Amino acid sequence: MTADGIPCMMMRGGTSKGAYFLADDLPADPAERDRLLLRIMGSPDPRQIDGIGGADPLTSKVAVIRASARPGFDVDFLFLQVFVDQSLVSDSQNCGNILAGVGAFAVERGLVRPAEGETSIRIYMENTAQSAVARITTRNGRPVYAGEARIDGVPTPAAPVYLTFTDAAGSSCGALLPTGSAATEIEGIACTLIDNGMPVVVMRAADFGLTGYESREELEANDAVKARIERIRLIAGPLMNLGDVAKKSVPKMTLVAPPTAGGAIMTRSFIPHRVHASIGVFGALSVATACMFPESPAASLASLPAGEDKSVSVEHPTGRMDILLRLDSNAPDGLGECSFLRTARKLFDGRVFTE
Ligand code: NQM
Repeated sequence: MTADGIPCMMMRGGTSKGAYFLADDLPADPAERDRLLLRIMGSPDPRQIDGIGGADPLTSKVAVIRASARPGFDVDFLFLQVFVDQSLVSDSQNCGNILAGVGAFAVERGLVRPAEGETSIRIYMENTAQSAVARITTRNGRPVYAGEARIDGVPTPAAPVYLTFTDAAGSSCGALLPTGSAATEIEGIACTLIDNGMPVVVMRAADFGLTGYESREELEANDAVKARIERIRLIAGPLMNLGDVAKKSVPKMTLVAPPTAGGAIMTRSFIPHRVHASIGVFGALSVATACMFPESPAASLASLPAGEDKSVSVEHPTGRMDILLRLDSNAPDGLGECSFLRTARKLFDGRVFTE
């Protein structure tokens, strides 16, 4: 099967990059599929030299997509994180950046019939059993990639991809606040354990003796802080209903500090062992949500706009991510729908070889 290669499209989705496959082009057995994906990406190897992975967690990602048999959905999307230097493929998290390429891929592969001008694709996210709607530009039966939308962390403008979520809370932990509170102390550090689309532990950078404005490289070189954060993560995992997280890419660990560029909060995110060059989509949503709980260690540092419709700007090492968050007093968790602007681009389409 693999001697002739496997159909594969490489896409940039938001600030990540990944290999997009039709589910039918991969083995149905998850163990066999994961072995193949490790080979395709070139893992385990810190340089991924014998594969198409980019030697960084943000460029070692896979999307598996099929036409949906579920009422109300166009496609099913499974996200897989292929670890760079471990023989590990994990479905324990979702990825809002790779999600940004799913609509265009679905149109490219004929899973969705595009409208003239704009097409909405209803996506079932298999990792978290939740839904998203992606709105993309389509013309003459094809996705349009060129455009003027800019997102921080990507140097070139592109066509906008609007992502909307209505049910992100408790995606993997079963509840927005899995410990029942926005303030949990672990190893003497005040934490908010939260899941609004991504399990995240939010902590004050200052509590680690940091400013929160350090570079990715500085933080990655700080072995003492990394070890302390990992100890907290391993304790937080079971408290968040995630079980033993030693081999999982969740929860993400985000250090927060006061904003410096007019945004709501500054972040540095460990995902979990490398530092994110910016911040994940759902990761940012969880952090923004944490800021709204007065008892969260993030609240006193955050600067939030008033009103029910909040445009929350989460600052990160390469700029900011803007989230539109609607509060809904009728919802049990007080949260309504939220949306993001992302962009995506087809990089190549062809066959990937494993022999
Ligand atoms: O939080 C990286 C990314 C992500 C995940 C990570 C993401 C999200 O930037 O929705 O997008 O946190 O591992 O692609």
